[in-house]
Amino acid sequence: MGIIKDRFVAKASAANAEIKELLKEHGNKKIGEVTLAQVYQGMRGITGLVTETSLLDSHEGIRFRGYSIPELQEKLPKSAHGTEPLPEGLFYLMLVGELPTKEDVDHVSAVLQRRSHVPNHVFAAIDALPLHTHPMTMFVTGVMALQTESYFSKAYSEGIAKKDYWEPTFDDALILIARLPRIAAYIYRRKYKNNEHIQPNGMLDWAGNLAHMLGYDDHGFRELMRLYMTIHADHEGGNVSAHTTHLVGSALSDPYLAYAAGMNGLAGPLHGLANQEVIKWIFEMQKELGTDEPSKDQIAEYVRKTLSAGKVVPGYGHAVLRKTDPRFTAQMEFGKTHMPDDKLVNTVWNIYETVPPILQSLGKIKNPWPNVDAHSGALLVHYGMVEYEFYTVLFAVSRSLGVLASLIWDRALGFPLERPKSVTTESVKQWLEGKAEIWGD
Ligand code: CMX
Repeated sequence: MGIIKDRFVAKASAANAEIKELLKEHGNKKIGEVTLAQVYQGMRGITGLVTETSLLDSHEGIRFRGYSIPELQEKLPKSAHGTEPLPEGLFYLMLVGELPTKEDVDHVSAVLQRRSHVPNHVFAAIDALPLHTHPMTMFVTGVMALQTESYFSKAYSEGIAKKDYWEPTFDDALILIARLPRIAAYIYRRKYKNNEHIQPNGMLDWAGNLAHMLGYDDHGFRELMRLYMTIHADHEGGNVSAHTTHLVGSALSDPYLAYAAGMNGLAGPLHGLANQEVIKWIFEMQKELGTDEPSKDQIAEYVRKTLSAGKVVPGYGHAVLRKTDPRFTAQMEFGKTHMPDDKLVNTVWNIYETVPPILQSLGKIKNPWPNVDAHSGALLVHYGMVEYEFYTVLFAVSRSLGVLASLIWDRALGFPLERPKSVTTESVKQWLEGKAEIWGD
């Protein structure tokens, strides 16, 4: 791990000094105002976190250390015969803050390969769950079982100094990232493929090996995994999975505990689970209409039916974005290159043309455009992965890259325990009546 660690330390100590200066000079500057509505409505738009790895613009979409997804697709190193970026390169970029060379990426791949061995008790913990258990529950159980390996937790119990917290966090994060593909593939093969497992291939990159262990050795599927693992990795700090990982990590819970907590949040249908909901919804639509090529009129009718039943249209809308998610567009481009005639993929594109005006006409939805989850499932189904309950596990493996890079930064920058103030409606009423001016802690 030497090279990445050394480069990270150099960047982190420079950032520490810069932030100290920044706060000395501007620490009392107001960064915004908070309305009562924001306090009641999910804290939308309140700036209250620092996440160094990526930044979300509501119209442009995500930028990782300043680079958009198309820029990453162009600039990040690829595998020998591939055209999609290697996610190890994105991890390096988020961690070190600079674009990696191919040599740097190969180094990260090798570091992850060497640390990818999963101890047997992790598989035993997963095996203890009944087969009907949701894959995300199995996944988080596997991560929690792996917590026995935490260097941070051991170092803390032995009295490590605060300035050194980042180092065992760094080690834990890399080891955890290295092992997640094996855990994910084990769950998939156990639940859906007769418990027949596939050994890792030490010659493959992180995402290529995941594809291989899942049982998909098609070149297209490997490329899809590289793209998928890159675009799902991070979405700045306020989303549920990133924020939860950061929040739990702020209590100095080790990276296993913090990441598992974050992934429990990803497993919610308004967040990462939406990727399974989208395909489930399309399959139900196909069944009800009796066709796998529904017309735009039929789709519109089904969307209206979904809305009138008081349900959301999965894969559409976003808490921050106000345009089509560039992660959706990247997947659409992949579809146009690799499977332009696929019926399901074409249905996803027809839904894209149909849904936004209907949502817009409701007058209450801030963003009628598709998010990342609207497209991903159709690409997986194309290669034969129809088991949609598994999809959020793939999202979770990818998300480890962003939230764990951020957690390393949290420790290196010495970020404190997160503890915002909450109020009661009674106290709000008293404040409105002028009876209470300031809420104490
Ligand atoms: N279908 C129907 N109604 C929707 C909707 C959708 N896709 N998106 C938003 N709305 C509704 C909200 O439920 C809300 O209704 P009420 O006022 O009756 O409660 C209203 O429109 C306003 O919501 P908003 O401010 O536009 O959106 P929020 O920031 O509250 O919520 C999100 C954002 C993503 C939870 C919401 O758009 C949604 O539920 N989408 C469907 C689920 C989904 O795709 N989630 C994945 C997001 C990406 C990810 O994290 O992976």
